Amino acid sequence: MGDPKNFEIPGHMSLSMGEGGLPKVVVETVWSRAEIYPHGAHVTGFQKKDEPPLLFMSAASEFTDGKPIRGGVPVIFPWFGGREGFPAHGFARITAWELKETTLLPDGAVRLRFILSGAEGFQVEYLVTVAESLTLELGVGNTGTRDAAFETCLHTYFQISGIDAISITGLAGTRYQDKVAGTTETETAAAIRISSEVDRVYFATTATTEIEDPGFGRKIRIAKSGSNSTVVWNPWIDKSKWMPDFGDDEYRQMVCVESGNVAQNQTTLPPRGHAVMKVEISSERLLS
Ligand code: TA6
Repeated sequence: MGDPKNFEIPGHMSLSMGEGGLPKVVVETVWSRAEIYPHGAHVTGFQKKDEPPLLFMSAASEFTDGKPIRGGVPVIFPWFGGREGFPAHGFARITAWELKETTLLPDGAVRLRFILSGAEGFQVEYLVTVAESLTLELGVGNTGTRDAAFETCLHTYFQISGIDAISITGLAGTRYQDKVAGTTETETAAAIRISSEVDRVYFATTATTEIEDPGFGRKIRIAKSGSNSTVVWNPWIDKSKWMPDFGDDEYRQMVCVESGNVAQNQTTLPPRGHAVMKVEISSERLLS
């Protein structure tokens, strides 16, 4: 990154020393506040004024080179899940991205542009736009001479009032891989509720999903384009205890609703091909 001060926008965007001594970007708009670490191009916070945070962050998260941050929006690329001998969920989330541009848009939104160097055969760019909503755009280009396949996922952790209070809509009728049961199912619930460990990869879905949270009196909307997979995850009790960077009881206040292209929905680009996955996270008051 060039001289960091060149990127600052007085009153809207500043750079500071964050957790673990990692650089941190803070963005303030008339509607909201966000925090982003160039480490993983990781959005660790997004909060609208007069509302609880929209993103969950674990109090036990590490902030260390080579380790993923637990919470916020991990950027998953070029593979999703485990891979023998390689970091789980790819290397993008444990690598420092370069902040290339910061822009104050005419409507008062702030847009950050990050690039990921060193992804052999790919050009990877990530746009983070902070406004009344949070818009994330992950662009991947094939710079090689042959077709290139990869997986992407914005593995978003949402802050909720309580896991027993919320429901997730938008996935009824969608086929999914149930990674807890080891089966493939069709979603029958119009409103999914969570009362045990859930780890589901929904396929061939471009649907907007919503998290209804009566406890916070709000509905979170996750709208996406360029994404054919949605993942719903809550670790529940045992897995929470097993994860060193996650509090034993933190499963109660978070749920992951992730937007990506994973497994049979992976992306294959021809040489010079380009694909963009876009997610817009917004919220509105729940009419009582
Ligand atoms: O997206 C759900 C999932 O694939 C789960 O299987 C669980 O592994 C979760 O991601 C978190 O993975 P991480 O490597 O961040 O601990």
